[in-house]
Amino acid sequence: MKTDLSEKLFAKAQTLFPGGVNSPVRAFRGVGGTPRFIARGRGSHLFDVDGNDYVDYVLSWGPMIVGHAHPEVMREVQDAMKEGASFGAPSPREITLAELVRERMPWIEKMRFCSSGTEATTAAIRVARGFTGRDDILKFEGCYHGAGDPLLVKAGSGVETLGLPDSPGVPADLAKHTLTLPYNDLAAAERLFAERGDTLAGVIIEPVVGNMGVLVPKAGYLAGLLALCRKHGALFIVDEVMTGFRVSSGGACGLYGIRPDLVTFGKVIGGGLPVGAFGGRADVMDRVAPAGPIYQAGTLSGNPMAMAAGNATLRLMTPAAYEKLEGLGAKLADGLRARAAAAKVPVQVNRVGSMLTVFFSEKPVFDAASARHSSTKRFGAFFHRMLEGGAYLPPSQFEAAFLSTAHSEGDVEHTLLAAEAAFAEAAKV
Ligand code: HOZ
Repeated sequence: MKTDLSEKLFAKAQTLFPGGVNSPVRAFRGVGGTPRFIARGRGSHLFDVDGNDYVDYVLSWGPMIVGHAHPEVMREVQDAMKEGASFGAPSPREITLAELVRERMPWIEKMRFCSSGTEATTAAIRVARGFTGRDDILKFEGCYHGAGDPLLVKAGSGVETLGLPDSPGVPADLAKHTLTLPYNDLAAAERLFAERGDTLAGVIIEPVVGNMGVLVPKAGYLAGLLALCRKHGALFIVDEVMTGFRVSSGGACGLYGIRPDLVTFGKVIGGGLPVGAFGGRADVMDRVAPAGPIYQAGTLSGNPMAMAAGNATLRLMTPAAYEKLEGLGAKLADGLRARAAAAKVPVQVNRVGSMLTVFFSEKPVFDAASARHSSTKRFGAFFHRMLEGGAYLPPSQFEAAFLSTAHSEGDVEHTLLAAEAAFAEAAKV
């Protein structure tokens, strides 16, 4: 596989950006080798600068749920762009997108658009603290909620991939207010709430974890946490940056029947343009400025082009689209399990809808500790052979792979063919 141009660009990039990238995981440090510089994306495929063609399972880490350069998304963004890129004033597309959100998730009574998932989670924490008058928050090991200070404690994604300690630069006085527990352990949460539930402003969780690889919530776990929050007056914040409008039209809350206090969004809601949002109970959101005193603001919030991409993407996500994603996800997961078994490589394929991870482990993976038990060496060998075979997976054991409605049965079959050789390669490690 030719990679000369990517290598040349990566050498140049290292003189310009820390580690040669503008976000850590894409540097390939979790798997070694040179990151591919992408020239363009079309539908389910990515084409790199050396002309290699891949079936894309990163999809910009989730947002491209209808595939790359979808004609309707492109048209709507171009229409918006012709009218002006940004006004710093209210514009009608904000209303259309907010109505689409509320139609699918009635528990989002009021919302605020911002420009990234990190902005959304940072604001949600501030709102929970401002609303309750309490300082402590609870998060779960391996859950990643963006790169905001209070949430960079025992985080997944790049923090886990690079094996970093909790980030330098986050003041200890701030980090001490972030309590952590293992994911999927309701008894541990019950104990913590019994001790100090009345000091908690909120609990924030990835309902289906994507940032430690995919971890699936045990039956009753999310509802149990919600009940604890209700009992102790803490807000339950569901971080749907990855799962929102992906695992179902109502996101993970819709799928598991949870009615939280606050929800955070990013990725799919912006259709590939930089968008985030947070929203939920009207009495909580009415504490946000200028309705209330809790401050949050952004020059590009509700940006017309981003709203256009979000509107077009959500409109394309019909019930038939979710059915297609479920079918493709099941075919891919079953196919991967069968190929791994044939190569005698023990794996756990965790999947919810169109999000999945192949963990190189013989034991069930359901929290950060069990995810860490996986062989990252085997994952690296598998990843590189998949890349050579034309399947672009996330370059880390601790990330989720995604499918789009642009993926075809043929794409999945091509990927499973590559997986036969890739599992054989992993077996050698
Ligand atoms: N943190 C995102 C993945 N969970 C994005 C990583 C990247 O773009 O490098």
